[in-house]
This record gives sequence, C-alpha cells and structure tokens, in this order.
Amino acid sequence: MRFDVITIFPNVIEPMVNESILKRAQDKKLVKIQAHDLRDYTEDKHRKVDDRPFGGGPGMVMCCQPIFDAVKKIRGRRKAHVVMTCPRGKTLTQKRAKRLTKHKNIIIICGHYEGIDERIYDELVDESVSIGDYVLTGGEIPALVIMDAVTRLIPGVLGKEESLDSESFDQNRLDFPQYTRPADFRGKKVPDVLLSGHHKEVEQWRKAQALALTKKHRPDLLKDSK
Ligand code: 6GU
Repeated sequence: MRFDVITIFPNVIEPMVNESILKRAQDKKLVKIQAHDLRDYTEDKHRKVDDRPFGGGPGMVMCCQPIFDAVKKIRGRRKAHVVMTCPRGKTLTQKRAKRLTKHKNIIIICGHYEGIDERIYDELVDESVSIGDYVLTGGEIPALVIMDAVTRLIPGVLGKEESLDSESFDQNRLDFPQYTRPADFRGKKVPDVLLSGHHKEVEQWRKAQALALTKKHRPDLLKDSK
C-alpha cells in the first residue's frame, strides 16, 4: 500500500511517519508514505497556493491549479483513491479505516484556510474524511491519524506483541481492563480471577468487563451495534 500526502507542511508529516510502527512498516515494504510539498506544484512565481474568495468574505481559498497538477503528477499511471481531509467529511471510524485498507494507492490532500475551491471536490476527490467534530488548523494531523489507523491494519504490520486479535471497537465494544506485575501495587490488588489460571473464567470475566466499561463510557457504541 502507498500513501502520498499533499501538504504545505511536509515537515510536519515526515518525523511522525519515520518513527515506531509506521517506520517499521515502511522498512518492511508493507507501506510507502511520501509527503509532497504543494508549493512545488504551483505555477505562481511567489509559490502561492491560495487566493481570495469570489463573492467576498474573510479568509483565503485553496486554488485549483496546484492541487490539480499535484494529483495528476503524483498519480501518474496508477489508479489512486483521493482523500480530502475536511470537517465536512464523514467521521473516521474503525470500520472506515478498514475499508481504506482495500485501496492500493491513496492520495491524501491536507485542507487549509477558509476552504478549498469546490471544483477540487467535484473533479478530484473520491472521499472527504474528518476525524471528529471540532475544528483544527489544517489537515496534516488528520492525514497522520488516517495513515496510522489504516497502516496498523495491513497484514504483517503489527507483531504479535501488538496484536489485532481483540481490541477496542471490535464488535462495537471497548477493550477489557489489563493488569501487569506486581499483583499487589501498594495495596491495590489485581482481580483474583486473572491470577487463577482458569482460562475460561478469565475469558468470561473479560467479556463482562468489556461490556460494563462500554456501558459506562460509550453506551452509544452498544446502540450502534443493533
Ligand atoms: Cl479533517 N480538518 C480540519 N481542518 N479540522 C478537522 C478535521 C479535518 N477533522 C476534524 N476537525
């Protein structure tokens, strides 16, 4: 799988994708992540990528030319799924992240300013994605969130130390509580069942705890699963 990120801040993307699991995934050739500076594609001699909105109003709008040409050049002869980071998009969920793993090539455009020329949505964008109902200063953090959530789902990316076997949002449940040594930390004890060695009982306890935690913290997930 390959991600190409079109951004005015490539230096924000690079350090994050060259550490930890995303770095290891790239070293293993399971994913390639490339940041592209949008300003390298503008025909404007001052490297401008935005302009004032037709019809007036505050703020600036991202122009068509640099983004159209960047997408065309980066896509080349490959087929690519074009994602725009944008508060108007559908919110990223675990299900949506899983769906994105089906694409071999994803181009992510990081939105900025007051808005994006609507012709970019009309002609180039396959899918707009938001990461939640709050406003950010730009699309770089959302692009990183999308790539992180998707990359860890690619087979072979996670080792057995960080397994996908049972984790939050599987079957619309939060994960069960975990404990490690010591069994008694300054008088605060680990639940007995986890020390019992009875695998069946441990499993039942974890299932019940996951349900209880979900009811308490995210009852909306249980509603969604019906
Ligand atoms: Cl994708 N972009 C911006 N600017 N703000 C956001 C967002 C995206 N998702 C949540 N807030």
